[in-house]
Amino acid sequence: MSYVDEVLARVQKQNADQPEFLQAVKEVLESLRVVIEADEEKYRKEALLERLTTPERQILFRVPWVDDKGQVQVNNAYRIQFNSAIGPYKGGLRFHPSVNLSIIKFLGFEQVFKNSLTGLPIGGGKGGSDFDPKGKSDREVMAFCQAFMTELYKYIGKDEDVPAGDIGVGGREIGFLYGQYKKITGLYEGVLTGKGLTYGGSLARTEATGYGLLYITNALLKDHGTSLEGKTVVVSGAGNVATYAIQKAQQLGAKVVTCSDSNGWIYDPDGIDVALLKEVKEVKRARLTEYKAARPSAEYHEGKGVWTVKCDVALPCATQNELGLDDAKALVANGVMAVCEGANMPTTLEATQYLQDNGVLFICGKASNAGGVATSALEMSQNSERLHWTFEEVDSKLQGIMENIYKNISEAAKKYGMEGNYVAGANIAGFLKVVNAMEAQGIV
Ligand code: NDP
Ligand code: 2IT
Repeated sequence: MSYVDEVLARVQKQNADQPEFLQAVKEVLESLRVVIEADEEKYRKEALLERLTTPERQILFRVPWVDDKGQVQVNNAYRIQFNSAIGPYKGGLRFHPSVNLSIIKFLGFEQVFKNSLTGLPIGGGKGGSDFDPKGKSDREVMAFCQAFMTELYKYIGKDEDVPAGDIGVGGREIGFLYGQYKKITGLYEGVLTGKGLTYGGSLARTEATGYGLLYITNALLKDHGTSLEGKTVVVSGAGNVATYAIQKAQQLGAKVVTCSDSNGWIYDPDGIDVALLKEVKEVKRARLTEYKAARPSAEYHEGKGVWTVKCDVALPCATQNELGLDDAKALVANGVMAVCEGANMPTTLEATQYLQDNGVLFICGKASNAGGVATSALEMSQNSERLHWTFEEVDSKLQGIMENIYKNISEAAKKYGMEGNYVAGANIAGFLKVVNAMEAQGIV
């Protein structure tokens, strides 16, 4: 049996109850086959793939906190420190009722390759909790964040592990988490990114994931002789990534006609009104029905449906496995040209294959949503030098990083005989740097 197949079987056996983690590992190892098989005995002897697919450390803890009625609540929490070969662990925290070990491990695993692709010195990690911030008061969210950090602070630090936001963790949560870290440790240090601008945050971090997604999408289209100008774009999600993806797509001359949340979706033939979307989601923390109420020309539909809308470019920006085979078929039937992932692993393996087989340009999240974590690394740099850079400075660095990622993943795909396969290109380019660092540092 080939070494890749041996490791796939081992990972499958050891993590049989973790479908998302298995999906992420399968995608990466299948892409790496060509690299591994060129020097199989060396990698097998080093147990390189076993080390790559096993987190360096997994921290599981409980979070007890008191709700507004005086009732004690208990949540499960996680921090997976996956790989520190190229830098301190770096990756977001997700607060959502669906969070479990499989989801945090898949996110941590993907983060290793994504962070490598940024070209910046950051290792991979991820954390979170099954706490649901929806419907909670600010005091309840604060109580939860303080209790969460009261345990997490033991394992993080500006040179060890630097968490940030993800689903359900935005500026409000990062503020509460940072305050508690400072209170317990007495340290005013860049231990979290995505901080507010008055206490060490970076300009453009809020916008970075969505903007970065559009910078790489634009680079992809340019390389294929076209641009975003005049294109119809379909976006899913209505959170941090979706909002700033929509904004940048519009700035680049595209028309974005959809967005969605977990209840339903909006079709707005005149183009999504970003100011209204921000008011509904960032200020009121309300549902998309309020967007429709304020904008009668838009349609609101319950459930899923954005992928049925005719478009040139589709940008999934909500959550994992939100774009399945039937959705891919609908997109192809409607003539989609490119799909670039804003979310982490939003496209199933079958749907990815179908899109690629049908000539759709496809960039996977670990390349196309890397602008968020890249800008987090720029926030870390600013914290270290105790300086603030201007919006333009950060934004132009972000643009350069995304264009560079596009160049690197295209070249890697070409070099290994898979021109145009940006999934393989991303996995291979991300892997090579991490492996080089792991080998140089010995068996640790
Ligand atoms: P937010 O919490 O700001 O927004 C998530 C959005 O997705 C909401 O509109 C949410 O709707 C919707 N959604 C629909 N179904 C689900 C579901 N089953 N689970 C969770 N959300 C759902 O998160 P972000 O915008 O920050 O993250 C979106 C995606 O982008 C995630 O995959 C995340 O991992 C990824 N990502 C985020 C980065 C960042 O910097 N924030 C960086 C790189 C990737 P509702 O409000 O109804 O739940
Ligand atoms: O998935 C991701 O890359 C993020 N949620 C951002 C991580 C970070 O450390 O900024």
